[in-house]
Amino acid sequence: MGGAEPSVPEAATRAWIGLGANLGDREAALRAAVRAIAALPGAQVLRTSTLYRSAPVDAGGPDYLNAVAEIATTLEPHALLAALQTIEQGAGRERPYRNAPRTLDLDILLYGEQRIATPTLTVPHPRMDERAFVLLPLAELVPARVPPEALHAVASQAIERCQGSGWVAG
Ligand code: PH2
Ligand code: MG
Ligand code: MG
Repeated sequence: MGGAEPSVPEAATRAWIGLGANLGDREAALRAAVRAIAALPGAQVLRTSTLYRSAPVDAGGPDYLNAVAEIATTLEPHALLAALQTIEQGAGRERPYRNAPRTLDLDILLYGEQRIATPTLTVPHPRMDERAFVLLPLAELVPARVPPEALHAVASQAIERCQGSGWVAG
């Protein structure tokens, strides 16, 4: 699902979703999440990054698999958030404490050019620029959003790109 930048229907907004998992079959969970997002009324998955394996940042537990999906959506940001949380619940997500290991995490990173600050949603994601596991996959899709200085700032974080780009289709 890589390739050139796809066009977006006029009524839709382009948004980028961060995907993560560090419990259970992580790759299967991310693949199922992409399919669930694609099946949402009002959302279309345009492209996905490759997969990355990353050490937990500000968190414990096993290594994460992370990726970013680029979508076109007619859902308003809070409706999109609610839909993503329903997908997380369906994947068995539990929230015993902050940054606990999880079967699936879906975060709205960017929603068009919008800046959103409400009690339940902050966009752009407030910590995305501190996290290699967001910036590396995002840079595959939107290199202009991730200048070299931004990558340099997270260069010490333990992360590796997994082999193969066909993880969504496979
Ligand atoms: N998510 C967190 C906290 N720390 N670390 C990695 N490597 N990947 C994540 O997705 C992640 C994290 C909170 O959502
Ligand atoms: Mg998160
Ligand atoms: Mg989250």
